[in-house]
Amino acid sequence: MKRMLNVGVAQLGPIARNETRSDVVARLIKLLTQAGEKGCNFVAFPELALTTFFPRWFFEDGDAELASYYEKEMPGAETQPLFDKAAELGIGFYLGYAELTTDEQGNERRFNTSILVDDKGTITGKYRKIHLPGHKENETWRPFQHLEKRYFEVGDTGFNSWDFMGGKVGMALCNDRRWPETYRVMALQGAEMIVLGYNTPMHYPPVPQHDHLQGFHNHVVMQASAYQNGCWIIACAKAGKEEGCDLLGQSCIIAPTGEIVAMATTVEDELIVGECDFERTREIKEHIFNFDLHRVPEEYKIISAPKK
Ligand code: CDV
Repeated sequence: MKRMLNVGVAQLGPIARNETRSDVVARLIKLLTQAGEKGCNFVAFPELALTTFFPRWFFEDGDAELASYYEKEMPGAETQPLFDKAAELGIGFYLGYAELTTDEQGNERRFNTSILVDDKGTITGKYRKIHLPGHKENETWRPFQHLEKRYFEVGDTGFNSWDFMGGKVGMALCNDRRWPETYRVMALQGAEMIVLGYNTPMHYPPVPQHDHLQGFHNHVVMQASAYQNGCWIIACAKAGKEEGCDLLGQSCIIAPTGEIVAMATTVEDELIVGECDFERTREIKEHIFNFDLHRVPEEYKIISAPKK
């Protein structure tokens, strides 16, 4: 039997600050339905796909609007219809959202999270973002904030690779995609596909001279990483002008050769599709990047040494 996923990448255009969860979920379901019509059995949605990208604003701790952006359960009342529709269509999915949970000591914990849901509607894997970009305090010189370090903790799940719908699938979130270790740790666990969502502003306030390189940097890191790890990379953006902030689109499907096989052409809600054959990872994994034959980990120790 062929081991493959017919993948839909459901890029989202902007989500307004006052858009309700139910309205956003209706948009996700519309894209999911289109994916079903195109024969997809897996759909990727973006990072923080259920709300506007709220880390662009400073909120004091305890602010009611800030609290409204987190999911306390998954699925919850507003997200259950997405799970129901996906299971009805037999489509698995990846979804990014802000997670609020309470630990065993009763402390509230906040994470930037993604899940893999299989074609029966069961949550198979959960990932909590590790590489949190931005800053913790209100930096008023910026045209907009990037307060992920304030609103989320560094994820505690590690990078994993799950047996999922016939292949080995890993997850990452946005800034993780710029770090080579992200992919390699999953590939060492056998990952054949890595799914990630992102919200990437076109303007990077600390280094504005790189604004024209946002699209290039997006692709260069993912194409190189697909090739160096022999993995499919499924990358889904939140795109377009969201509350005055331009977000990069370019959602794409990248083959294990590093080639982009499908890419979004708008910065709106848009579905792109691709047939991802897990066996194609072998072209790379058994040859040029055969880890057993050619890796020399004794020489890489400094990479995993603790920071000074
Ligand atoms: N959401 C993100 O992680 N965004 C970062 C920006 C801030 C650089 C990114 O890597 O795209």
